[in-house]
Amino acid sequence: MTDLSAIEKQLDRLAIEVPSWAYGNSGTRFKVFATEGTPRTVEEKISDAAQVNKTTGLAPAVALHIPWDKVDDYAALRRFAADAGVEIGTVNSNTFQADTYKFGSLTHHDPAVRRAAVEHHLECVEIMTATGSKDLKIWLADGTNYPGQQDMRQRQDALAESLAEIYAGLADDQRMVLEYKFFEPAFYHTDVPDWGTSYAQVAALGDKAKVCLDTGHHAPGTNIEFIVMQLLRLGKLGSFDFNSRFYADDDLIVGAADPFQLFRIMTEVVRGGGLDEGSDLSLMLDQCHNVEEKIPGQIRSVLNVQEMTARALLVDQEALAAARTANDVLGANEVFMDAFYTDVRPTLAAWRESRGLPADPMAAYAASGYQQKINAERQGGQQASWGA
Ligand code: PSV
Ligand code: MN
Ligand code: MN
Repeated sequence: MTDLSAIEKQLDRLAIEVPSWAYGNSGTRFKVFATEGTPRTVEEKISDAAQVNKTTGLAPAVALHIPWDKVDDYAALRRFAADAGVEIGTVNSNTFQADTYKFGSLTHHDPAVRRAAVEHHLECVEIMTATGSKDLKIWLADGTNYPGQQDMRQRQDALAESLAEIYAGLADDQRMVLEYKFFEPAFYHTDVPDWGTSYAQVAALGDKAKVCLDTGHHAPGTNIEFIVMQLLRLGKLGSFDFNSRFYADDDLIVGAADPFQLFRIMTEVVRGGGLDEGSDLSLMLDQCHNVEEKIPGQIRSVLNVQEMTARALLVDQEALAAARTANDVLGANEVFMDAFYTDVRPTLAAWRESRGLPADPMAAYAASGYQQKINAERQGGQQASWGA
């Protein structure tokens, strides 16, 4: 078995936030398949998310999406989550499903539309305060489909103004993360298409604004770990939305499509201090489970992150530094690959048991009877997102 003693502290600190929307029914524009046991309320989504933490010890927080997860009493929701053993994590805004925002939200040329979008975000900040959430995540569908359709420059200026208003509403211990995505639903231009644009916008705001990197939001072949390195170097990587992509924004299980890429990303996270004590880098899943079971899908996902993190922490840094200094190209690559090829699964099973967790979280969940219970109890579960 691999010796984990040198990396135990960092492994213990690993926490991966799960999204409330992963537990609802989701699909493609072709079909949304109903799944047995699907949550009917936010509370049921939180209960399901709590199973992921119970079996893995890795997922202590649940992200909300507003208005999908709107409730009357957020303080009560916070207590409900605490009783279930989890916290409320990132609050995600939504300006992509209302008719008002057909031609843009925070970037719109009409001040009235921008006002509505800013107010929505300020409401999200209030929800953060009531739930104890520390992060506001902004992903915008804003963009255009045809050259000439709108003034891209005006929209960047409007975005800067809108973000500044939202930023001013944050408390000292709250942050905003701005997510980028290169296309979809807009196909000609997107207003926050890349890390550079997100960086330029958040850098103008201050320390409480950072970039959110969604692994699925890049063109094929993009060197994502380079972006991770650069943003950490600049002190501006706020959070990850983890998922896997084969083609575009597939939102599949993280580490499923390309485990090696996840390993490379985690080596840069380690290199950049993202797992050090006091780091404010937040790791999240942003996934949908269209055909597979949702709770086991989430358990598999956090375990994938844990496995690749352990491998990244096991890179022999001394040997790597020596090979690099000697310009030993193949030697350096071998050190790197040795860590990637190390099977940490048996060791992590033992590590879990030593912390009172099940050695095999997937099997423990299957044996727990929770799925049978919710299948019997819940009828008419919710789609992950209304109208989608
Ligand atoms: C849309 O692309 C998206 O998947 C973004 O990644 C957001 O983070 C997510 O929806 C939830 O709003
Ligand atoms: Mn995302
Ligand atoms: Mn996405």
